[in-house]
Amino acid sequence: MLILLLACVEDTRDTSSPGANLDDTADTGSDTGTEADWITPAAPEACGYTAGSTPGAGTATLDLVASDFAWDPGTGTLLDTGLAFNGTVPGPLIEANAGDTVVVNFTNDTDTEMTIHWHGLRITPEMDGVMQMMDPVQPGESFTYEFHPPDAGFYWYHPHMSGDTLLERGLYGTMIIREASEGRADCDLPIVLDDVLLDDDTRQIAPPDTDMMQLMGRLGNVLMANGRALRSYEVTRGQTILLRLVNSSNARFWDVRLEGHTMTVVGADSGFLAEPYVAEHLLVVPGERYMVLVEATGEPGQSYALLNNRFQLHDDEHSSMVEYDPMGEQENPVFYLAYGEGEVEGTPWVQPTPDIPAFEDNVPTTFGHQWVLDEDMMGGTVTIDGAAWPDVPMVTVQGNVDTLFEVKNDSEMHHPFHIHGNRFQLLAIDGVPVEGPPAWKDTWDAPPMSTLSFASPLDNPGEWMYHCHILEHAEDGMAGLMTVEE
Ligand SMILES: [Cu+2]
Repeated sequence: MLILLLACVEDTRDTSSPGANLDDTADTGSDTGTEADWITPAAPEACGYTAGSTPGAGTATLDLVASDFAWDPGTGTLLDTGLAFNGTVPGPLIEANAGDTVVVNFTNDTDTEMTIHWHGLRITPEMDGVMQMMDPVQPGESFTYEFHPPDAGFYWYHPHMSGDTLLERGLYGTMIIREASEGRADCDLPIVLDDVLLDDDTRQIAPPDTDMMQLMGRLGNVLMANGRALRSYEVTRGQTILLRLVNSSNARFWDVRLEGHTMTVVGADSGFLAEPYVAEHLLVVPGERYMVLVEATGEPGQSYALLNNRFQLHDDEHSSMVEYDPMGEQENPVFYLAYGEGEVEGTPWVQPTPDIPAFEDNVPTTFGHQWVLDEDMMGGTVTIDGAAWPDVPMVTVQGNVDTLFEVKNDSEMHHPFHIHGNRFQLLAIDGVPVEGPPAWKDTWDAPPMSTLSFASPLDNPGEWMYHCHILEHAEDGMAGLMTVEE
């Protein structure tokens, strides 16, 4: 078995492109005991997805069951404490058109009470999985979620209580909301970027977090795309590929690039961009999404890795804290594009042309709130506005008014900031305008010792949660509520 495993690793390296990173990874991996020792690369699979929801006229429906489910992250060992929606990790993909009615008949077949949050959708507070935390779905019980996602884009869903343990164990899924005019790529490939921390000996999910892990965020020692390490997706030279990336990790910031290929960012959290841009590499923080167009320009018979680069949550500029990353310091392969023989004439990508009002040219004069993020390393706490959930003071703002907000991060650590229910545009960091075209966002990085400004039309009134999307921080109370008045 060991010989077979080594042979598989060797195969991967032989068929890869000339990039040195795979070799580096394999070498370093064997030194540090990271996944390269453990993982058998997966057999190539078709590039694309199968929707789990059933389409109808203006509707999409899904029966969704959360239950115990032993899944294999690629080590060959099933995870005894694994969980899944409908027995797959990720759970079934929900596909609908913007404005459709989506009905999810949810059953909680686990022993943990649960609510489901539909991350990024501008829906009603009652269906957002937060107000429901007052009355969560108990083990053995069911609840029907019904909502009308208004915006095309790539979204995801996950439990909103005990997220740190439930997502680590496998409970998350994706949603593709389409607009009528949207073009299609030859391969539309949703990718959930996740990591999981396994015990070195048993290869089971490692015990609950230490205090330090809770404060720093739990980093895994296996990198997965769609619930499995080292997948390969079959592509043909000439095709167009739409990668839809979402980061479901507890705490890992992914800094990815695609070996031998150009990544063109065509969409962000909530929909497509008016102006695509090329990215050499892309930072995807927990909860955040990007849609990336890739022209398949690789050589037939070769494989190319999506590589993840180490990202320090406490960077050298702002902190002397040395973080331990169980993946090591080197770039690591996440999944491969495996080229078959031949070449095809691909379907040209037609970029949707959304009309996104640019707040950077017209900064709102109404100021909503400045959130202050902080940490007390000695006390082992993280705070928003000097308090922790549920003691963070309510923020109240008027709805349907273009409003400017700030996040002031007084801590030495990056925090991914997520606001439910409305969409925002990032304008500036420390007064310096952010680069790139205007984009609708619901999640973004708040770098250490910096102040971000962002704006929203606040066109979805209600009581909405905001929080850090490092799931350990959210569970420790780095969260609050904002009332957007009618
Ligand atoms: Cu945080």
